[in-house]
Amino acid sequence: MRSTQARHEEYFSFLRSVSLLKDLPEEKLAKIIDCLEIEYFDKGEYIIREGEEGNTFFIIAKGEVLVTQTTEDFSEPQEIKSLGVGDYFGEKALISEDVRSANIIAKENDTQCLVVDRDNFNQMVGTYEELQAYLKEYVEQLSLSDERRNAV
Ligand code: WNU
Repeated sequence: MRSTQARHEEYFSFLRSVSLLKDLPEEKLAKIIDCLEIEYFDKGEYIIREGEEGNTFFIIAKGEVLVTQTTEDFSEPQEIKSLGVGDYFGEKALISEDVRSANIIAKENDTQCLVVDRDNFNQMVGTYEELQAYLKEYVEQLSLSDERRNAV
């Protein structure tokens, strides 16, 4: 079995490669690693459903996901974008204190996500003003895109 140490180092270098987290101090990253869960999804599985309550933030460690959203103009949810390894999602419900605003669907079998709960997300983001400001700005941009596509 792989040692805890090896696991720690593997996650550490991975999280360093995630743009959002690259400037976090070492002890902060170590703390995140200690409280990470890893979740596995098969192709077509919903990781997030729009309208549901959400208390978690996700970082893609393996595979790809599709973002879709229901709009007024179409009967089927519209494909918005794909995200891959090192990308993250689920920050909007946490930051806006709202329900999930889009669907996230696994595009491949054995898609793996690192999952951070609300408390740890707040600890990760809350203490870093730059990170907080960056995400707030991003979330506002998402709301504008939602309006433009007449998301319901
Ligand atoms: C979009 N509109 C909405 C994406 C991921 C991270 C960042 C964009 Cl910083 P949630 C559903 C999640 C949502 C976002 C993600 O879907 N999302 C979008 C859009 O155009 N959500 N409303 N594009 S990918 C993405 C920026 O993470 O968070 O908790 O759940 O509402």
